[in-house]
Amino acid sequence: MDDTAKAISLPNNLEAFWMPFTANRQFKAQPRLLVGAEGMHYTSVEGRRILDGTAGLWCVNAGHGRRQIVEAVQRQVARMDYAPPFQMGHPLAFEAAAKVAALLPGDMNRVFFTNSGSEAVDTALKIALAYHRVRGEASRTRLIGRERGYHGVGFGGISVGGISNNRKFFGSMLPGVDHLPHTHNPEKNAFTRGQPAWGAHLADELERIVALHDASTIAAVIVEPVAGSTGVLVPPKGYLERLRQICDKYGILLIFDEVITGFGRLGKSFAAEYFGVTPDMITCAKGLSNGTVPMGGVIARQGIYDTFMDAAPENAIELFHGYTYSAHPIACAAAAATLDLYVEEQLFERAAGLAGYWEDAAHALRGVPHVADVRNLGLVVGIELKSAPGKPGARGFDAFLKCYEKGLLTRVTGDIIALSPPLIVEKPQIDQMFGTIADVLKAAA
Ligand code: PXG
Repeated sequence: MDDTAKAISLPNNLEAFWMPFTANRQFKAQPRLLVGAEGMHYTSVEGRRILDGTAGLWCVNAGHGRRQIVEAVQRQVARMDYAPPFQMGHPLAFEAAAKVAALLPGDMNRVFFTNSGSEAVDTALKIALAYHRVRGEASRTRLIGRERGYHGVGFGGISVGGISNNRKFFGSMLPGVDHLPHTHNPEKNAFTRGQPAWGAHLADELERIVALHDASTIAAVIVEPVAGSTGVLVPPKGYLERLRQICDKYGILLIFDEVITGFGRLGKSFAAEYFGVTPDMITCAKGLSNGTVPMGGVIARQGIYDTFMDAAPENAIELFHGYTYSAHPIACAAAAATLDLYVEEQLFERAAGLAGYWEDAAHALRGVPHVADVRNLGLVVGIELKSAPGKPGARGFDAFLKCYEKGLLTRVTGDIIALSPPLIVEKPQIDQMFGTIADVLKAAA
């Protein structure tokens, strides 16, 4: 029996696996199992080809099964499976970090590796707190997030995050956290192509928070440059610039959570470059290793790193933080090969070149039944549906199921469909994605 056949025959009992962010009972009654992936497509357990509209879960930016990455991982696992990351090192960790730093401008050149976006976020928040402490401003303990923000599922991430369901079950979380308002306003901005003109003033809410708590108590602000999970919220023109200005004015660190926007999603290496706004730290994951091996990271300005180096006694550990699998050799092999592939195939430029076609195809959905808004940037789109009366989320989930039946993988959050394909997507595949969604919505009307 070959591996695929085995994979197909094995899961005859679905009970043991407690599935993440999944309606377990519903799924197990009617499972959707994937068993293969190549290029732009998955293969389902029934042998159907499924067009990947979501790069897995916003991560497979170079497409599936890329030989260079597969072989790099195979070579590394055979050569050295694991190496301890504390007080020891291995060459690929330094190589992977240098390749990440090379994608960023100026002094954003120090990289701390984690195993996920959630760990990257908690790491960045801890670095922010410790940074102020080691430079003698230990009173800066407050963290500011934003409504509708998603920063993973660690206690730090859900505390600064702004999604009620991810918070309300889990007690009081981190103390001393405040939230900016989200920037979503369909009355003002529905069907905007790219960045909306309305809403930059919402960044001024940071001034109000500073006035309330005093700048001397605030360590950092964390935002997604484009909010992904809560339905593709594109920042209003001038908004991120203003956040940067206010953070500078009060000595507050600005963290961009680029777990989704990093590695070409907007047609530049990072959103920081796309928007021309440089934060103090960037969190990343997903596209870092093309989703092949779990990996995340925090990219910090050199000044932050130097502050830790200068403050600690000679030969002392400067930052008491790290994971058993920080800079895991297999993950570093995947990352190094992935980052090479992005550069060699100019995939970020490719995404930028397709963004206009993508935008036109997306906005052709205007007027299709139930479509209340379309918003886009780079190779991302959010398609917001009018909720069915009394049944929020039902229409979105139904569209997700129908698209899957028709051979297209989408991602839904409530009644918002999000697409974020691998950057190798071809124009006919873009047509297929939006055509399938239009067909599904028309059939359901
Ligand atoms: N920050 C951001 C901005 C993310 O999008 C994380 C942190 C956490 O990463 P990990 O690797 O710990 O999952 C994410 C993850 C969705 C969806 O529906 C998106 C994510 C996770 C789950 C669902 O769009 N992104």
